[in-house]
Amino acid sequence: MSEESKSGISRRGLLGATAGGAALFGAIGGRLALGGATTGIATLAANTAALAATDATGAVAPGQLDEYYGFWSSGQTGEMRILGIPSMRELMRVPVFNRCSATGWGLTNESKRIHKENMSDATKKLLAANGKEIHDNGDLHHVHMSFTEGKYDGRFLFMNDKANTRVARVRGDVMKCDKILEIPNAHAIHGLRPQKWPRTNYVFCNGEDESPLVNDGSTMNDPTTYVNIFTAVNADEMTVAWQVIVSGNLDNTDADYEGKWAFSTSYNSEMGMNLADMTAAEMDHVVVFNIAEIEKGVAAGDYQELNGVKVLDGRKGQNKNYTRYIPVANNPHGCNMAPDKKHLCIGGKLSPTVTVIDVTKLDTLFASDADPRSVVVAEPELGLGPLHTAFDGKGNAFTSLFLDSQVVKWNIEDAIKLYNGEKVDPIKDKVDVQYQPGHLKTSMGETLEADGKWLVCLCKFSKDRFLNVGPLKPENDQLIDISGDKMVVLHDGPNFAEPHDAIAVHASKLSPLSVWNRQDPMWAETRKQAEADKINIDDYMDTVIRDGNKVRVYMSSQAPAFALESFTVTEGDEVTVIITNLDDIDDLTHGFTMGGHGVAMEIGPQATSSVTFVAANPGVYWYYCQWFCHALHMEMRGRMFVEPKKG
Ligand code: RUQ
Ligand code: CUA
Ligand code: CA
Repeated sequence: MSEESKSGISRRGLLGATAGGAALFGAIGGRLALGGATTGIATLAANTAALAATDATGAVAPGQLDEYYGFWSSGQTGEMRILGIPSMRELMRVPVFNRCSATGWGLTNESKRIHKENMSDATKKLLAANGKEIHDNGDLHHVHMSFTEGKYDGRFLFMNDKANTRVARVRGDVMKCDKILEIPNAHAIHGLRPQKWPRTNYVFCNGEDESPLVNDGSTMNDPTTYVNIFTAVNADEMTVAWQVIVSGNLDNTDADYEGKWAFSTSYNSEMGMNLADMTAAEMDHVVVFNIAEIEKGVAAGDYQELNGVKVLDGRKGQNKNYTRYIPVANNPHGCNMAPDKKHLCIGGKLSPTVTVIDVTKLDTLFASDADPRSVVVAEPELGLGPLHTAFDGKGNAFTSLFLDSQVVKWNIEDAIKLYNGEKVDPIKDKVDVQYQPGHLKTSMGETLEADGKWLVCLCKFSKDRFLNVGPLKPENDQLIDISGDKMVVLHDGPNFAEPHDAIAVHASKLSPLSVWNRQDPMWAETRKQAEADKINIDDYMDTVIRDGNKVRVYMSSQAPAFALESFTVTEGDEVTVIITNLDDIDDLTHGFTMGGHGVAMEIGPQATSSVTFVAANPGVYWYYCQWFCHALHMEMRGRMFVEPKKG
């Protein structure tokens, strides 16, 4: 470990204990006094000018729309969020791996079907043993949009669940999750990226946690049997296309702009089982996956089939052309492909450097046994704790410095010149952020249309930036204007647990529906059941079907009334309530909450939703619409009579 990284860790320790460090606390107070600028009067003056041009905080006036959609992960909350950029206003939360009391996600039959559709038998067994049907939690780190020819195409957003090894997809037309896929064989999907070229046929997913390939307890005390798995998901079908066993573990991933490669960082090439062992080596590596060679291997049958998936061996020493391992400084983290189509930037984390790999040199590397380091074209020293890098499309890169609590702007070509011995300083600017940034995102920066206007820096700590809300603090997602030579921090954006990553997508890339299409596949299963019951769910409905101890209550809703003002079931019945919202007006969502039964759901305009519960206790129970829909919304309610069981 280098001297710099040692001092970095001690500085991190200091920053983590501000209350105890009086001197440091003073320093942070100084930052606050300058409104986020610590680099002196010149920066402050520049700030003031930018503020005037952009409005005080990058705010968008009431009634005005943002120029970009920001899609945020939410970490351990398990949902996807939509913010407007540059206003940083939160527009929507889209439940995915979590449950949602407002929309009924995880409660409705439609959402449970999506949860269960691709669930393994092992998970079903585990959940049943714990008295559950579906998982309650997720850990959603990365959200990325589907691409066509290196540009966002608005079709889908893909995201990972590290906690329960899943990948989900959200539809760009309705902003609802339509697929959740449990990934077999791998453990803890962390890094996730869609293929950029020619389109998103694959979503690449990194398994972070090492485990025996056949994880049945027979070799669990022998870490030499542990492996990590790289997964390519078929993005259209949401099935696993293939997997590759790698050496070391996998952290972050990205893909190139020619559809040839995927890349993953590995911080545990040591295959250590504890912190000391995971950080023991001088170097770790970046794995390069050769997509065409892997596809050839699949076609040639060079795989083992495990849990229904084709698994290829891409470990070191297999003499296969599936992978190459490029040594980089120990414990790298971020993996970001520049929109110049050429340069891949690897965040050093423990090393103060970013390693720049020229991906046009990879063909030669795969065709020969050249030194894998020959593809490295720059390694600028940028500051302490470099994690992730974003791009402005003008040749500049922006790297988050976790330990320095800064964003550094640097020029890629200048970094290459420096590496080649020329006397140039690639660093163009540094700005303080508050505090400890992880990911950072530029507007359209992970596409060929990077426009260099905005940068959002996702800080992991916020400490003294906001009113104290107790020991648990919000994160701080800061908006930075990168249109000029100097970066200018414009806005503090408190955010709940715990966004890791975000993307900024120009609003022109999306045109979500305001009213559902009645034929939407979301309720196709419900429609089938209704057809069997001879009910037309597209029309007015007020019918109760009894089927043994199963009761299906079909009712439409139209502001401000449900078609049924009451219905009757018997104690112990399994009741399914199926509602179609016949209103077809923008923003006219109804809800259905059954009082005292733990049941609530959203029914959007022209949507159908259904929910099933057991009416266990006799009595009268009011159901009501919980989404404000009309002046008489409070009156939009009715009674369920649960008759005592006879005899
Ligand atoms: S990781 S702080 Cu989950 Cu994206 Cu980098
Ligand atoms: Cu319908 Cu409120
Ligand atoms: Ca390591």
